[in-house]
Amino acid sequence: MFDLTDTISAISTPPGEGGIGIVRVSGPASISIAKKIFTTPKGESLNGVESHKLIHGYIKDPDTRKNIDEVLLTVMYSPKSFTGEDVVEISCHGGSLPLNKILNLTIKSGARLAEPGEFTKRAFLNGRLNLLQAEAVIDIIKSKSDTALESAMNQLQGGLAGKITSIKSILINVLAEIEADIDFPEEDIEFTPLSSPPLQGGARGGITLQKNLESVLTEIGQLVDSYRYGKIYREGVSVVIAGRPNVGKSSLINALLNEERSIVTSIPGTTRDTIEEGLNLNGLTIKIVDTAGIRESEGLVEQEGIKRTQKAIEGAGLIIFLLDGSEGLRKEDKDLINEIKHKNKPVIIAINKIDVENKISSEWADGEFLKISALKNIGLNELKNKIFDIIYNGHCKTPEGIFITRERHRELLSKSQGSLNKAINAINQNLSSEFVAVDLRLALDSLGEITGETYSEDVLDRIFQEFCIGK
Ligand SMILES: Nc1nc2c(ncn2[C@@H]2O[C@H](COP(=O)(O)OP(=O)(O)OP(=O)(O)O)[C@@H](O)[C@H]2O)c(=O)[nH]1
Ligand SMILES: [Mg+2]
Repeated sequence: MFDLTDTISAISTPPGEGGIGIVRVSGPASISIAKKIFTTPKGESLNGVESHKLIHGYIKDPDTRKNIDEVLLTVMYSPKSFTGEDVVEISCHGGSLPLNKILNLTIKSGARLAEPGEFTKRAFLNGRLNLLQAEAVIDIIKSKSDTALESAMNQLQGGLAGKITSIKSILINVLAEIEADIDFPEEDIEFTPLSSPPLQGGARGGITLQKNLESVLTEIGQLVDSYRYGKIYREGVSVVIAGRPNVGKSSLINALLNEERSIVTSIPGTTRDTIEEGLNLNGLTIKIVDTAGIRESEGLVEQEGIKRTQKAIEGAGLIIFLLDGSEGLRKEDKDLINEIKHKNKPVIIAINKIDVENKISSEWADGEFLKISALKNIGLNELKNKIFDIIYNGHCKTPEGIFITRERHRELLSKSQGSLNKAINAINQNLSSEFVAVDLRLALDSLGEITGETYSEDVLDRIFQEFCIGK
């Protein structure tokens, strides 16, 4: 379904001027194309040239015989290249004219323009990368924070794929036992309902099979849960300060940033738009967001501001809910916090203005909260540490520290969870082994789709359309 017989070419460096620009060519005709457009000062041939070695020379237009640019060219032979195909990389001067002229020459000589992500897609189709690694490549390119980069690197190095493979190998063993039972029913496997006591010797494997399935189910469940944090890692964490007007949200963002970024006044309803700033917390980059205070409002501008607050809360990885200790707890505070708790996101409740007074009793809020003063800089280190702890030591990684980062992974894991639950039910209901086997195969298929052992064209299109041209 994919044509890997043609040769693709693209500019792999970003547009604009730079010291170096790279044109990359991949496919069976790469080297013959290079031969047509490249010469060394002494006119040596590219025949039998060493792989992965820089060769100095010129790109020339075969029609006009004019040199276009002075370049370094590298040949990387199949299969030891990024795509697994013969690849030629031409490092030229990084201006759009030399780059485009060289690109056009490769195309005139037999290549076609690569689609976005097509090099990486070929790497996947040629078995150089699994699908998780291909996704990690795009995540590395797009990463905006240390944590995003770290998590993408971990995925590229096979952290998640290894975990999926180990889960799969347990399932494959279980399936093999069950299929043996289908093929040789006289060696009956006894499935025992989960609640019954362990078998005393005799019957082979029934309990172990169930135990294995149960433990796999737990591990998959942990991976599914890890998405909450994985998403935050990949996309960067947005920490949103919310609360009713005048509680000190803007004062808090200013104190955290150590600058007068957001306007502070004693008039409720001062902040009208969300304000976002990057904040470095012990090496962890977060996006901290000040919002318009939420209240019933007649004012159009304020209503629009409150809409934006709601949107920021939707996108938040963590919410700091701020109260005004000097005023005490109001009904609006309670309504707001109830609303926010429904979002099912981590929330830190902080009581501000404790330099004046704290009228909010500690029995309230069924949980701990911090006492701070944005104005007098009290308790802000504790607040920062708390933010860091929640995000960095995210409660939702697997015990090995692995987590999933994409909705695609979560969907497929949930699907395999569903199939496994069916398999366990079939065992509990003493249904025939065939039923169990069908569900196990479905669970394995879903897991296989995560790493790309099985895939559809749609899924690949969706993944690779996120890429830039030249990667
Ligand atoms: N005493 C005291 N006053 C504070 C503290 N934090 C903020 N304030 C004051 O509370 C008032 C409101 O502060 P803002 O930071 O503008 O409050 P806000 O929550 O952003 O308000 P809106 O933008 O209207 O939603 C200002 O007069 C601040 O100086 C604090 O810790 N202690
Ligand atoms: Mg404000």
